[in-house]
Amino acid sequence: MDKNNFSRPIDIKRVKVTDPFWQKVQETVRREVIPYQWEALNDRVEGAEPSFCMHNFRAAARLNERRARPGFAEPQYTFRGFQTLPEDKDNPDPDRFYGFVFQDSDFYKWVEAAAYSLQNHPDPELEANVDGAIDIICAAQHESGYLDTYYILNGMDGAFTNLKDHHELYCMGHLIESAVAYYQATGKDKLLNAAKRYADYIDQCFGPEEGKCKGYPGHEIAEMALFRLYELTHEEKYLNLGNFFLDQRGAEPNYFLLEEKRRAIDEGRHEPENDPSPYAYYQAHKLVREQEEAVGHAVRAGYLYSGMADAARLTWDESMLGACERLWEDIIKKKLYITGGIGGTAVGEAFSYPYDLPNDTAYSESCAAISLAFFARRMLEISPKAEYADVMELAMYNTVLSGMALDGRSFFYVNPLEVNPAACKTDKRLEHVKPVRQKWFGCACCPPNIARITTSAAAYAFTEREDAVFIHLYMGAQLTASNGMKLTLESSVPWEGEAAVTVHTDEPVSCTLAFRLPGWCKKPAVAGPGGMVPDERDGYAYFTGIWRDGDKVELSFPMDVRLSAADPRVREDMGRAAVTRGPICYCLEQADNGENLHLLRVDAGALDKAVVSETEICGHKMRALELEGFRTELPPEGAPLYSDYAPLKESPAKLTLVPYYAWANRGEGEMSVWVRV
Ligand code: FUB
Ligand code: ZN
Repeated sequence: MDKNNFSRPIDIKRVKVTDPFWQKVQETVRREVIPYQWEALNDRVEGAEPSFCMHNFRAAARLNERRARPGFAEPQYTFRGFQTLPEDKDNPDPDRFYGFVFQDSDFYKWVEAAAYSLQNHPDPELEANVDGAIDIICAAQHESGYLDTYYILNGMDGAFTNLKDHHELYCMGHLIESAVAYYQATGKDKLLNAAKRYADYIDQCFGPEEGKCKGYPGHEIAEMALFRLYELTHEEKYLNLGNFFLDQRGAEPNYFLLEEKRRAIDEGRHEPENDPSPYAYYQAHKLVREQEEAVGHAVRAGYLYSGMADAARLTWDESMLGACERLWEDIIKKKLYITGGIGGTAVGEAFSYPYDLPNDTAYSESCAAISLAFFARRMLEISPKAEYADVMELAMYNTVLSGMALDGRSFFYVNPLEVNPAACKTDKRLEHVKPVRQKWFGCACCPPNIARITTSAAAYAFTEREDAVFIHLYMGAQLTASNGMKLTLESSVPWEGEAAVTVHTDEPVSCTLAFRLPGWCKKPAVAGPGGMVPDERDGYAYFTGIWRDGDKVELSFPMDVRLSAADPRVREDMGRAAVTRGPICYCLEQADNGENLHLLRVDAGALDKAVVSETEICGHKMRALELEGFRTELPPEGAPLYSDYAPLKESPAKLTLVPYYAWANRGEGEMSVWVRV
């Protein structure tokens, strides 16, 4: 590991995104998603599943207030389901906890998105709303510093008794992420102090010292959040706690097994076998440094690997980096959808076995693609290699965006690569696949996650170190580097491949500008000022020298329409191709091609006749593709189900493809990413 290569995401306060593509996404999130999510968190969206998120914080705040009164007697605490719903849905008890055990995290993700959005676009009304909500959250905090409404309302004696499945440490992670983001955006530290109090309390309870709990999060994120808190505060205890959680995961005796044994004894059941393999779902089957395969719940995995990459960078830990590289390789070579999604199976929302990437039953949770972008960005911070940025870009432009309707008013949790609405409605195996986006979810992890990554997209596009600025994604922007040099980036990506960076500086500045050469472009061309010649390494062009005002680097990444094939070990994609252009993955939709998309075949020999045209879906300008192909002719209704084999009768057909992220914005219909060749 070469520390000289390390870079950090640019402070988004120093970036103004001017890119038409990303500006539109961020505006949609600012105008539609953030206000809508606030309504959803308060159960005010008609026809949507109630969240109970703010209900729970308010109930906990009220309980704390009562606790402070003389003569207060703790209420009788009773049930503790993973998801608790009111008996009478129209009359929830104002003092009870409802929703999923991790319901608090929805609020934190919302605050985090609001924080990034405020940096991009100051909005006093939104800020006042967040401040008011933070007051409620702080009032809900237990006097010990503990802050998880599930146990505050269901009985604190249960706290930390089910780390495996009850997400107290996960909620702490999201609390920290939001608190740091909000502090950085506004300078206000009320939520940050609450987050520190909770982290300090956890630090008193967990650790290597005798008498402290040896457990770790059942759902990761606390690790990367603690590292973020450490980088803000420079308080070593947060670094140590994050490292403790990583080192403990999978250590013997397996903590989750101990927990299960304890529970079995309490409940008079047989104790489980001494077998750590079931904990692969939580990536707790082995020490993290020994893990080689990406397994288990995909979001958990992505968050864990992100934390591991942070740890590798912060502590220059080669063995940790080695594990990250192996896990990365396993995902990229065997478990990644061409849309940048991960998680092939709905069973456990998890990675499936190698090369099992079904299209119609795919899980590909929006949060999982987000976790992959987190991991990729962190790997880039350690080693600037285009392969990391290529995958990060793939996830961000395709599955992450597909999770949200173009108007920002509905969302996908699951992102399939092939949909037949009639099948989704009748086939139980497809129960998780929705042919249209939903207004909200009882388990609403995805929408606020999409909001937080899209509003902070600039932190994925640009990283920097003292002597260099890295351009990973071609996102139009004006930015000020930490050395004071200003850059204007103009770009036509993702629709065309032209980009230019202009330097603005009063004095000549010596530094490096590093540009990613996208993997999707076969013949990139880069030209620096005054004959500056780039040095090429790992898919980046490095221009090093003295920069003067007006200096310009011009980049051209010709975008071909490409047909991609999967490794033949992927059974479902055999004999099929996916159409891509630049970072965008395309799909066929019924709206353009009629029903029975499986009857279509693309003419691979006529790719040179592909037509790229401007189109608009829901007010969003984009490029559609028209490809030459064929449609299998159907025999008349009632024809025999089986007959002697004969080549299929086909007639010529034009195939229209639209960007995958924009599918399901024109009503319900079939969709397919892979098309027969
Ligand atoms: O468990 C919290 C979140 O809910 C996970 O990240 C998602 O996969 C969903 O299960
Ligand atoms: Zn999710």
